[in-house]
Amino acid sequence: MEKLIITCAITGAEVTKAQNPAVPYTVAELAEAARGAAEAGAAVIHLHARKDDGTPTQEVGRFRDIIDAIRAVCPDVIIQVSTGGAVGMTRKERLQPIALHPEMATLDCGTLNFGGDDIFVNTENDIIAFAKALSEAGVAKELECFEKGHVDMVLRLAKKGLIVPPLHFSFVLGVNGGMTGESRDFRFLRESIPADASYSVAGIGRYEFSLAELAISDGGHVRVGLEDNLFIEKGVLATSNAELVKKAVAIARRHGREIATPAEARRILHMEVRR
Ligand code: KMH
Ligand code: ZN
Repeated sequence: MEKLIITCAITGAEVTKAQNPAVPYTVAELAEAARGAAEAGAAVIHLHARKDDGTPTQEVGRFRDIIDAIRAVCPDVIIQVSTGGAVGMTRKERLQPIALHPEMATLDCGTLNFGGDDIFVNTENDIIAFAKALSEAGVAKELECFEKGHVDMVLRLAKKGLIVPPLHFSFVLGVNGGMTGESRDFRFLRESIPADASYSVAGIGRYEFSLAELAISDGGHVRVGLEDNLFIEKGVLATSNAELVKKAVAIARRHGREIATPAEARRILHMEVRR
């Protein structure tokens, strides 16, 4: 099996310090979270930006400051910028950080309910526009799929030449509005992607480590982090992103999977041809 690529989603747009004081907001906190996660074994940092008060922002200057601060403490790590941002942001707003030509970014592949009255909107035209913008900026894509219809959308757009292989999927499972993270759901998605595609799994909340274990034993890759899950075990808050990464590393060791460095992750993901 390939070495395991661990992505750490260090802050997201929804979780707050009120829920877990370890959620990073400031530039310094985000850089320290990335450093700790990378040192623990994360090859990729999935990055959202926050203002100092925690408000999510896609503002380019804020992303620049955060990326510079991360680069200063972990120059090698792959930075994967979110183009999902937060629910309610416009297409233009969400795409702002692409102006910085990050190495990698998310491409959200469908609309879904996001709890309560929230809808995370990604129309077919949005997906096509984002795919084009990322390709033109030379940014590698991680194809975020929250349910099976999103995978099917990717495959249709790939057939039309609007998303170009090799495809790297991220199955984000357990969102209130998307597919759950039960093993049957994971297997359904995993069996739905082409044989030459790669994938990572992000389990939300209680699914984080059960799905990590399934992906690790299957040869897939994993995402952990406070964006997805605030707890190191049932009822016990995680003290840092690094702690969540260490737990994923321990599962990998039990399964005999070695951990990929950022350089190895670039090779495994064929980053040079994805851009
Ligand atoms: N915050 C969610 C609405 C992504 O990063 O691309 C969207 C999200 C997906 O987190
Ligand atoms: Zn995200």
